[in-house]
Amino acid sequence: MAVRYEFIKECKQSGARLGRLHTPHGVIETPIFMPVGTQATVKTISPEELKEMEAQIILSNTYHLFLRPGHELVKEAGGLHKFMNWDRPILTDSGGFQVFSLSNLRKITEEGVNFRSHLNGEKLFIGPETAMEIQNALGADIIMAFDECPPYPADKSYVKASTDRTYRWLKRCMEAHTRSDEQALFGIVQGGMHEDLRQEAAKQLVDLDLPGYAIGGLSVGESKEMMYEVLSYTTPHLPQNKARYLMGVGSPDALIQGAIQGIDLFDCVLPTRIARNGTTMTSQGRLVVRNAKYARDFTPLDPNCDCYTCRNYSRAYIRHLIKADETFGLRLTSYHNLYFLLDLMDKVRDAIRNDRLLDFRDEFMIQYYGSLH
Ligand code: PRF
Ligand code: ZN
Repeated sequence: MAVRYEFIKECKQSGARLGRLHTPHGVIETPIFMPVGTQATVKTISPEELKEMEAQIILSNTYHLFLRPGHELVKEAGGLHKFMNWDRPILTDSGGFQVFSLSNLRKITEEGVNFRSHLNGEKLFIGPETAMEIQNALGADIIMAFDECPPYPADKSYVKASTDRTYRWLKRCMEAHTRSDEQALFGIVQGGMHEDLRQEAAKQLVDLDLPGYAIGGLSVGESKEMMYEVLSYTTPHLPQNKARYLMGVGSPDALIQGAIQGIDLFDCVLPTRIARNGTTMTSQGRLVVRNAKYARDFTPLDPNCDCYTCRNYSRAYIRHLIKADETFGLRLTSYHNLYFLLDLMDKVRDAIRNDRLLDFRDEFMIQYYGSLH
């Protein structure tokens, strides 16, 4: 198998897992946050900078790279790692989620999804076999099954039909996958907010003995409490010796709570997206550096942060750059936000090592949100 999860220890206080994920491009310490590089780049940040902030793995997207520049071109370049000059692990999402959130006029059938490109309206199709062909050409260490993330809310009958179809699609993905020695195919547990559907989906996937399991269909508009409840009845059905990935979740409280509930991998556009509109995450909570009150504030974004941005630049300077539409401002806030989440996960791993992740969560919540929630 291309990827192997090594369990190191469980936090005695919280039950969170500390582990290592061995991949063809190196070892990842888990739990970990994966910066998102949708178009074969983490917006505004170079691979060298990602390494400097100790990013261990990044995520990229099948849907976007299929539309532009095309997977054949990336393959011709020698694969995604070579194309973008990133030699550490990469995970690609399958396109199942992005085709629903971004494309126009999509129509889902048993075969797959017909849609129109959000770039030029071109008629296109992605199904399980296409998703595998594209991901095999891109060459990421971890590739995802082609799934449907049902909308929320949705009728239970729809969610059931969708989850069953996602399972049939997974089996077609396994058939079509041609590079299992180099690329690990993760299955995705769907099932909406329904305990019986989640449980059935998890059991079906585990029977297929895949190299890892993702939990999809969360952070789609439901409350945080509901998301944690779904996790509480889903993760117990997943095996101890395989990695677990919670898709599209990356707010600081959800990263900590997800780790407590046994999750190893997370990704989210949140840090880079909010950075580009001038919002930053600091040890004292969110700071909107665009605000007028920072015009003459010559202190760093976060006095407790030792990232490149905070070591060298002030709130006043960053605010000026963003107000003046200077792209360097977006680079500085993006760098800091990514560093903040990578550093948070470093602290989470440390707290697991010391059997104190619940204490760490409470301390963090008070500092960041001002309450335990
Ligand atoms: N499926 C896939 N990618 C995803 C999701 C999903 O359900 C989510 C849900 N939050 C984010 N990204 N394939
Ligand atoms: Zn910083």
